Amino acid sequence: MTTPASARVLGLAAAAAFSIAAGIGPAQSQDDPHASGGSAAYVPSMTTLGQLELEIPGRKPDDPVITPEEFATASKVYFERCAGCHGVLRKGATGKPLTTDITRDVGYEYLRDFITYGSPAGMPNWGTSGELTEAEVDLMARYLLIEPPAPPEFGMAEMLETWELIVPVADRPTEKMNDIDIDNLFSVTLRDSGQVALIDGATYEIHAIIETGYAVHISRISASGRYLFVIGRDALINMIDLWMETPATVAKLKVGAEARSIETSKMHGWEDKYAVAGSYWPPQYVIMDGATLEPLKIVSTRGMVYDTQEFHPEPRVAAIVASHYRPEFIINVKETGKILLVDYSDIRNLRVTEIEAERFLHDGGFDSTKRYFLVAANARGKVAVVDTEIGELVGLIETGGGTPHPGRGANFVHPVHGPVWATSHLGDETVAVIGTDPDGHPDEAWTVVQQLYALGGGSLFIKTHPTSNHLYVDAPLNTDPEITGSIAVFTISELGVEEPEYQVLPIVEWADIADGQPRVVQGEFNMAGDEIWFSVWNAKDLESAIVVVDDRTLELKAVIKDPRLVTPTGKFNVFNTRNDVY
Ligand code: DHE
Repeated sequence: MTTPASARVLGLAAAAAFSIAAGIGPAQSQDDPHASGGSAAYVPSMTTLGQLELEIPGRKPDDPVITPEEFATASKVYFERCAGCHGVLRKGATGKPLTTDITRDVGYEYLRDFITYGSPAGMPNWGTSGELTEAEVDLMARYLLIEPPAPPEFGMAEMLETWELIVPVADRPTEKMNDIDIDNLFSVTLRDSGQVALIDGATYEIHAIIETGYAVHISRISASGRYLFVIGRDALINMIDLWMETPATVAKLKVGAEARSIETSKMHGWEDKYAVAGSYWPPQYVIMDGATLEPLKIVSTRGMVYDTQEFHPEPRVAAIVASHYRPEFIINVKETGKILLVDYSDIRNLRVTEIEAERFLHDGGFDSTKRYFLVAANARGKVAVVDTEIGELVGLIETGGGTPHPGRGANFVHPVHGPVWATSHLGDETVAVIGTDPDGHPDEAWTVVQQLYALGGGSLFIKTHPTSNHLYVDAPLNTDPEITGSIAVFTISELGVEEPEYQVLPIVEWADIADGQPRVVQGEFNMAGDEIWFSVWNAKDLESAIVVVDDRTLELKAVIKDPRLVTPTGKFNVFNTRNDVY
């Protein structure tokens, strides 16, 4: 394949939406080894924005002809495949800006060739890979010459219109009405059916399947353990009361058009008082009443990038956690690279500490003491560390691998280096082990003390538990089906050698699924920490499963199968999630 010289100049970035259910694998540029790895496959797809009906912006004299139908199709393609890197407003994120001053300068042919052939800088070859037809490439080239449409804002009036208090507090049970062991319950994302399954951690019985927003992303639990909050990619929050005879949604609220994160207040004295959600579009976070989801305060994240101090119009909200040391939410703003410590003790006089960290903050978790919060600035290959007791950045670590992706990370006591936290990577097989003990191991705190080598690139999640001697690493976005179907397990007490070996668990083989090419994703421990669950994530119309592994023997313990378990991905054990045990 040859790439036109013109196509090498613009440097458009990869925007391959990852969707196995739709059969859309990671798009690959043959020129770019990076684009064939997992990291290229893992960029936001603004799917729900793609469903909005948007007006064609006011025409300019030289605008190409585009019909309203074509415009709607092009907007959908743009939001689903391009906006993740180039931004909703086309002002750039990890990818270059595509504003009309730039696109009109380079012109139609250039854009058409660029979209067709891709670039070594990471832009997929949408045309030659067959992802887009010639007609679609032509349409997208014309679309980029027109002013971008702006999806609607979502202020208090719009939010209140979506708010449903299904069961008011006064009508809820005053005591637990079921015999479910709530602490050992798992909330399981059923991604493509828009539901969560509540599965018993001891009997594996499905207690409830609850309708949620589109492609639910994560579940979080209130500090008391009674309420479960889930958020869809369409920014719909369901608040579920686990005390009801059959747990069910008691309140709903839509906080925007695209979202990924939700959390609740955890500080002593503030338990269950507030919830907070962050959105990708509009770029903002919302503090809500913790018992009803009534929206109380909306705060925009638009503002200056931490280092260049240039304005960014759409900095997305990534991970949010709740401090255990202060009444604060820790809110990570992707494009501006700022970690916000939002003091919720007086939301009318809101105090926000703005920490300069690094751009492209994504996911992270606490160290074992819950004092330090570690978050990946993924596209920068770094992990930022905040001391949540004093409210300052105390470390910014190059992880040494390509695109760190920790989930919430894994905490354990290393035989040589003491307390550590680890992350795996999307871009390669390395696991960075980072010292987290400034008192006991001051020279090693916030440095990479060891690099492990697991199955391969395309890892998303790593997991252990305080009672476990094992560290589990997945690789669901690898290109080799044998790797995506397996888990690497390191024995923690044996990590004291230079290149520790790992065992391989053939999870997909254990699941015994006849059709499809499922991937293993996200290990989650039960409350006791003696078993770990893995999702075997297949296409929407094929059988999926959850495989339960005995942590002590590393043998298969159970396979949970049920026709209702459609595309299980994230799993959240109530006790571990509530107490930040990972
Ligand atoms: Fe996630 C966590 C964003 C794709 C499963 N994901 C997160 C968080 C963010 C995020 C910001 C941290 C939330 C927090 O802690 O508050 N995820 C994104 C994306 O933008 C991205 C790349 C593309 C998109 O369009 O959404 C994306 N994520 C995926 C998937 O394809 C996964 C594998 C399957 C799925 O269900 O969609 C997936 N993400 C998860 C899971 C977590 C998560 C399971 C929580 C892990 C944990 O243990 O805490």
